[in-house]
Amino acid sequence: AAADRSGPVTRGVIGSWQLRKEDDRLLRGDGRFTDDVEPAHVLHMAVGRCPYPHARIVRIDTSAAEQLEGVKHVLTGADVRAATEPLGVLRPVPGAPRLPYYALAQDVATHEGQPVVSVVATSRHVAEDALELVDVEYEPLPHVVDVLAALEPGAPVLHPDVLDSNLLAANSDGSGDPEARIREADVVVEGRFRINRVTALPMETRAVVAEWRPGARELTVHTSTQVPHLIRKQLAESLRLQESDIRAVASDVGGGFGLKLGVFPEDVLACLHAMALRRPVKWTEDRAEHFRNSTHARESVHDYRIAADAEGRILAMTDVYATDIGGWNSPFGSAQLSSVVLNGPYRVTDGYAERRVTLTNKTPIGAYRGYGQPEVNFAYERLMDTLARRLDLDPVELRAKNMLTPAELPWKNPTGAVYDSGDYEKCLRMAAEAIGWDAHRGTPRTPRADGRIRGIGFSSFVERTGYASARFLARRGSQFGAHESVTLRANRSGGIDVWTGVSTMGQSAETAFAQVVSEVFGIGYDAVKVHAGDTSASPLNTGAFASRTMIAASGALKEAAEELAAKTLRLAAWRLESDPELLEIAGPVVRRRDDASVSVTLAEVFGTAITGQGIPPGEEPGLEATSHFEPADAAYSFGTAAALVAVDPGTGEFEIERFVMVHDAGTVVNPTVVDGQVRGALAQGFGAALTEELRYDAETGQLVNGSMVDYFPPTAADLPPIELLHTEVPSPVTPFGIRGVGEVGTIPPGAAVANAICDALADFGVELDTLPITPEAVWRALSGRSDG
Ligand code: SMO
Repeated sequence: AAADRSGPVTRGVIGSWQLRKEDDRLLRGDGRFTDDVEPAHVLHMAVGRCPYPHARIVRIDTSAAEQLEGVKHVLTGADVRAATEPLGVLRPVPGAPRLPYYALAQDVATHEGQPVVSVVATSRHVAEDALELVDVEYEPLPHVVDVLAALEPGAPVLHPDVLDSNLLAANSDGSGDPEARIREADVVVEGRFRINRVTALPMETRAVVAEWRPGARELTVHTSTQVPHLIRKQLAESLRLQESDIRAVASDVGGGFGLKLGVFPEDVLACLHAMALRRPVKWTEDRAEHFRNSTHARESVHDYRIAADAEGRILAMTDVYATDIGGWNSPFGSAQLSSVVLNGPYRVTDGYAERRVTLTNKTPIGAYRGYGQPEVNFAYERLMDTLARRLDLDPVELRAKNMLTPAELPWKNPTGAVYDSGDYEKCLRMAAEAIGWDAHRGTPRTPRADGRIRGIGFSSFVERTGYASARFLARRGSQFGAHESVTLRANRSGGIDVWTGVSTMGQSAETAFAQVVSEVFGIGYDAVKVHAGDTSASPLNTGAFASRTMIAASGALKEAAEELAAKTLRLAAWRLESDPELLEIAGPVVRRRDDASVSVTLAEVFGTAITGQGIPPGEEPGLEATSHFEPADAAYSFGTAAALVAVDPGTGEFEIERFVMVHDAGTVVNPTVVDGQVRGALAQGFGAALTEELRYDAETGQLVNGSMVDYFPPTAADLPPIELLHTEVPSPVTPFGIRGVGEVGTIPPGAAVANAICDALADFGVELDTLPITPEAVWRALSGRSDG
């Protein structure tokens, strides 16, 4: 049986299609999400939330709620303050003071939906009924929901005990003398670009099940997270426990997308209740809660400038932007990456990014796929087209002229990012060719028979994937490292078990990990089993975010597999009375390179190691290896997208007829997975570019469209046809040359579509500077109306 499941010889498995390890259980409905965890005697939590954008909590009376039959426990802000520390921030903005963000609001709540009281009862229904009996007296305070208004003098200040304005932190990064270059320039284009507030909207909302065994000092926390080991750290700090008291488990996660990157108030609350009651406590977020108290994303206003000479050579790029983080600094943090990739793929030595991290009375902003990079791409790629028009240059040629060439890389950009390698222009040319730019460029932008005008737009980008070393992170105050860790352990069935702290959230980590082990060790793909997302059964790793999992984990997998293979060969050589150098691992057996008939099964060799019976003198028993690997630096993915749109100049209605995405993820581990990652991120990118926007009413400070009835993520049927093309330039800074791929699709849709519409409507002088791009916005631009 062992031989059967070990499969055939597998060299070449990296880069090949393999059936996804995750699919069998997910397609059979056999996945195990947090809400599937149902311990005996479990109780259910419901959370009461502030209905105002900004309010003082004058008084809370929970007595009637406590009397309700079935209610077991109630917590208020005072209880939480006595029993916990404020939630920590994993990736703080440099220079930002720490805000006292407790799991329940203290004197003042700073956004609609902030948790104020929590109730545990025999059922969720009873707990929610009890919430209605909690009497909270609120004193509404003046609020501010606009990011620029929040920075004005006289705006209501959200955290006056810590800050005297709503500016949490301001910092600037840059090089050269951009202001001098701007003075010398032949042309300067500038614009204010508004990026919409959206949310990641994972199909599985957040959820937590907490169980406390006081005698064992063991708090088991099942929670839907991308970072079990970091959640364990944050929970230990907040609950004043030792990390060793906590086991955090995230088995299947139904989408993370950055949203599930840090501890949330409800995680702490469920634990507190469970510890007080000594009964398991469960909470699953409903969608209305998700819209108001899971994190939002992206909202920012960029004042961007590009200066160039008369030939279109870029002299300087600057970005001054305000990023709206809502009512608290979320426990992951708000250090979005807009400044890191300030200049995209272009050769710029003089430039700076200045960010203003700003508090408003809205739901906290967290990480979301792309994490600042779609935002800045919209600004610089819109302006590249403006610059081309101003200089009467072809937008493709303007981009090509300014793109860093392969010979110039590695290259340090103005904010210190070191672009590793790549051929940016090749992707641009491929996109231009595929979309038919040459045939289109000279045609008049007049309506065809269907009454619509065609336009083509491009967006070129680089994307930081993974990140620099732990040494670099230390300077920024980050609470995590840059490595990824795995444990490999041989088993007596002839297979290899892999343990990882990375949780499995749709990114196909189990599949890709098994491919690397299979390739490096020489064992069948089916003989590798990956166990993910349990802090008690994995080495202490970092986690799945920043498109970093394969960049770092591939190195750990390689090192551990090599160590295991070397020992396997030594043990087999002893057994076969041969020499390790004469042997090879081939699927289910170890055999002589020159005589395949001299062989021993892996099951047999692994068995000798595990029992210690029949191993050479001097060898230790056991066949297990743990590796922690930190890549040399971040790898920068890159590419160009091109959109072909048809616009009705009478109504502003438009259709994306074609969308070409040319992308380089370096060495591809599994082509199907890479395609799926790019398509999935593009879908989220189109949503943010075209239809999604969380809107707040300025007067009431309320989120006006926090439900699936009036918030519009695209369905599969809404997406334009997507044509994917890949180039494959290996990165010199990561094992196997891998670049990250998880987030990249979110970056170009906004700029590519806006540029295509502006190309179609060039004769009307239409410029789009705001996301999302709606037919109404196009119509307003056409009719010169900006009033809302
Ligand atoms: S926004 Mo991502 O999970 O770093």
